[in-house]
Amino acid sequence: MERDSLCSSSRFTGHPLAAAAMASAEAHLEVEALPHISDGDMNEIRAAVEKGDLTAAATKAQEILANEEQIQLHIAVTGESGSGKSSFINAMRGLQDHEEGAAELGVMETTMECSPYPHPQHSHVTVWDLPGIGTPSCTPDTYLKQVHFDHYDFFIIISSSHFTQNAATLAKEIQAQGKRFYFVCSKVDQDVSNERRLYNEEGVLKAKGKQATETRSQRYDEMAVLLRIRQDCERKLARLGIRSPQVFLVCRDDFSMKYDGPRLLQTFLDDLPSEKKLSFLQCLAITSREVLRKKKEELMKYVWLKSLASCGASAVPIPSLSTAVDIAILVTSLKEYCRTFGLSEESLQKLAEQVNKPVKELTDGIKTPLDHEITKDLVIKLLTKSIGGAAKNLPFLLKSIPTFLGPIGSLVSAAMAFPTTFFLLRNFLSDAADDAERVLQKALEGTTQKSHLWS
Ligand SMILES: Nc1nc2c(ncn2[C@@H]2O[C@H](COP(=O)(O)OP(=O)(O)O)[C@@H](O)[C@H]2O)c(=O)[nH]1
Ligand SMILES: [Mg+2]
Repeated sequence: MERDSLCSSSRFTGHPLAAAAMASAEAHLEVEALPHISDGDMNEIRAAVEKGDLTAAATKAQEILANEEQIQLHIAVTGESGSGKSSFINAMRGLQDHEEGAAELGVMETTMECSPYPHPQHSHVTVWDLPGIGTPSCTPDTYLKQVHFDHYDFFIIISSSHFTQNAATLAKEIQAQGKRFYFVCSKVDQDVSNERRLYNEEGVLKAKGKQATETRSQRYDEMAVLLRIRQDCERKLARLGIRSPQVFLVCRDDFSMKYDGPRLLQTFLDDLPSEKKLSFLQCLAITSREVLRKKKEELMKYVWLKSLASCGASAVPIPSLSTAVDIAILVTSLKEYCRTFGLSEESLQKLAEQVNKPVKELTDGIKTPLDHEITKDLVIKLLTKSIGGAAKNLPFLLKSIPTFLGPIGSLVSAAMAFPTTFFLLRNFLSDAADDAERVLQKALEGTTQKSHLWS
């Protein structure tokens, strides 16, 4: 299709969208609101837009998005046999130990095999169950070679007895070889209940003797117990020469809500390079408003890029829009939003089972269509509905895109398509996030939550 021939701004000077686009030359966007794009790629889009070559700009946007999809994230979970590695992986993936696809527990680790657990919907994110460390035939450096050290983005070292020499030596070796590790003490529920036994029902210390009273407070205080375990472990790791050791205390059953589970998740996110944050976030189950907010924020960064990509060479004319749009890109994007926010029949069914409530109770307040309801026809309908809103809100919308895209409204072929798809994607994303929040609220009402990180 000869789309570039339509891109003459002289044919378009009187269009209200063009006028608004020009008027908002001052519009600008904070850097942190942009997705991770190299300067070279950004400059290519800028140059194409400045030349009025929308097809080239859209092709570049599609290429960037396709590259994003190729980004892989590999997380290694290691530790001694029986420390709780497989349990941790199941908890991360939101699976009960008996569920199909769950890692098997209590397995004697006799081989050096690494078992991959790709996320069912986002297969570019894989958690690896590594063989147990600490067998006499296996020193940390040979172990790391055998498990293909280079393959992983970072390591999670599980230790069930606070601190073991094997786990600590492995941590040191991983750090020496230049990768990040997180030291996770599992089964903290057992530590807490063992400690509680030292106190009577009123919470007063029963234990006698110097060893018991020196390190413990007279009144039971769970936070102090956790702090003591964490600090003790961090001190021992530091003594071994490990720089800035961070220790996380977790329990398999309350993984994403209790103890250091939420902090662990937050730390992963903070540490991941920006190009991998979205991949990781997409895989997280919505266990808190904070996770929801982060998912929305990260997806929002890509809306303008997707809108631009949908104006590409494979766009087809939409009569009600008087322009052409690549509907397939929009269908994929809306489905991605639904899946990221758990708005699919499968995810909702699973959540209902986890919290022991009828699905209908959770889905009652949902306003956006679910994953399986997103079709080409629905997208065309939504686009048609979005035209008015896009025109009315254009100055505001333009504040949410990089400044150099401002003139795009003056390209006749994109005059309606770009702002309309932008308006549609933005609104759908916001509505889906609101729906997910309502679902979360209903799921949590009146329950002690046992939900999971991995949706
Ligand atoms: N109480 C408690 N038990 C756990 C926890 N994590 C794992 N376990 C138990 O520890 C045992 C070994 O766990 P597994 O995941 O098979 O360890 P792996 O050999 O390192 O993979 C199993 O009986 C688990 O149920 C936890 O957080 N709390
Ligand atoms: Mg195991």
